Amino acid sequence: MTKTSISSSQDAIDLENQYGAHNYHPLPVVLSRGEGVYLWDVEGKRYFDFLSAYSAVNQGHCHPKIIQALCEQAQKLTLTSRAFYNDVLGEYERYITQYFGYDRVLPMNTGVEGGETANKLCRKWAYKVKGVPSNQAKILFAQNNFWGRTLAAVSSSTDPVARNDFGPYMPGYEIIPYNDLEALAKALEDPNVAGFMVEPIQGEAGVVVPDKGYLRQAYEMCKAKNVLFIADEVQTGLARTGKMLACDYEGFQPDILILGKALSGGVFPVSAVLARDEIMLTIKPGEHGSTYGGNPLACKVAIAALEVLKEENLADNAYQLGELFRERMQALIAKSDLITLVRGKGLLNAIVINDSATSDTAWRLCLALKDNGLLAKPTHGNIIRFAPPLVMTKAQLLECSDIIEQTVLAFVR
Ligand code: IF1
Repeated sequence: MTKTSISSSQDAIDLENQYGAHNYHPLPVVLSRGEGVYLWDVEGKRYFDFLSAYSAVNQGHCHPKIIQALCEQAQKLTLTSRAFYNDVLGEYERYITQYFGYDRVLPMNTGVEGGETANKLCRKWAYKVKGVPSNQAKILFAQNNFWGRTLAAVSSSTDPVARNDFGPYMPGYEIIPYNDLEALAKALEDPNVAGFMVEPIQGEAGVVVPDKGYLRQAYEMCKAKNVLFIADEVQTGLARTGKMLACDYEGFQPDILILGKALSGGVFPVSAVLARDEIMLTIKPGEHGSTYGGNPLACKVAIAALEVLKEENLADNAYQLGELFRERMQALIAKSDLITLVRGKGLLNAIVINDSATSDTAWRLCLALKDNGLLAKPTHGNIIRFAPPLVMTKAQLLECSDIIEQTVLAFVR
């Protein structure tokens, strides 16, 4: 008789080891409940969540307003497919396009589907509007980018772990250094370049923040060459960096905007691609889509998730608490040789551990943080990302800073 419920953390871990693909190496904690900034494990221990499911839970776990929208719509109509209209999609399309100031939205599900959609729109626009010869369109990506796990995404990746042994790769992608306007200018000399797809802050690369002005100048250079600036704000968007969009810091509107993750507040996979008519209408009926894209349940959840961001001023909160957090981490750096720097914007931050990227120091520090009631996970090797839900209060942020400080100062290499 198989057990119908997990009675211990170890049970859950054993089951996953035996029956699941081994495509992740999770921290050894088994979560069973989430509320706001907190998570509880199977044994009832409470943790501060400092990962927010990679910035999908900006609004906090199980936000009541978003859950209510989910439950109400779930009792009515969850999926029609796009073979028919439904009474929610149009309302959502109007809401989100006016929210971000675009003509149109193409609704998808995961972040990487948003990236794929942006790539297809860019190529279609290249052939139908810019006049690039058929199958010659190129899209520029930055070194150390991350936009998901599809074959197109790994074709543009420079990370061997994400890319190796998944070839042959998608052609038409060119890699340039991040935060390097000279390299971008050179690449833009090629008339077949149709787009530059870039994260305003590189998340997976370790919360790499480009120089002030880089994004804006890159946008202007693309505009001058009739090349689309495609902002991948799947991780940086939706108030995470202290502004509604990370591009807002530089005061320009990307030609194509990709959103995901917190677009549903961690409740349901929802992504979206926004663009002006000239770009969006290059895709005709039947040329792109997905079974669940724009389903009524996702639309209601996304409307609620977007409303929460504004109603609770989460961008301002992220901005203020981010300043405070980096101050505390900077003070900790002065007291400990374990951390060499802190970087980030709003509540998307990371610390760099004073050890090689191949050491397990960052991993062991995350284990110690877990024991002290705070959950975080290293990104590349010696970098730990700290990204709590944006609903965190100042008192909670200070308490978490204390936990990090105490753990670091007590840490034995
Ligand atoms: C994993 C990373 C973060 C993203 C950006 C698109 C996507 C992501 C900027 C695709 C997804 C997730 C994927 C998840 C872990 C996580 C991650 F470590 F992988 F790189 F956040 F940094 N653009 N990032 O960050 O969105 O299809 O996943 O909905 O694959 O392990 P998705």
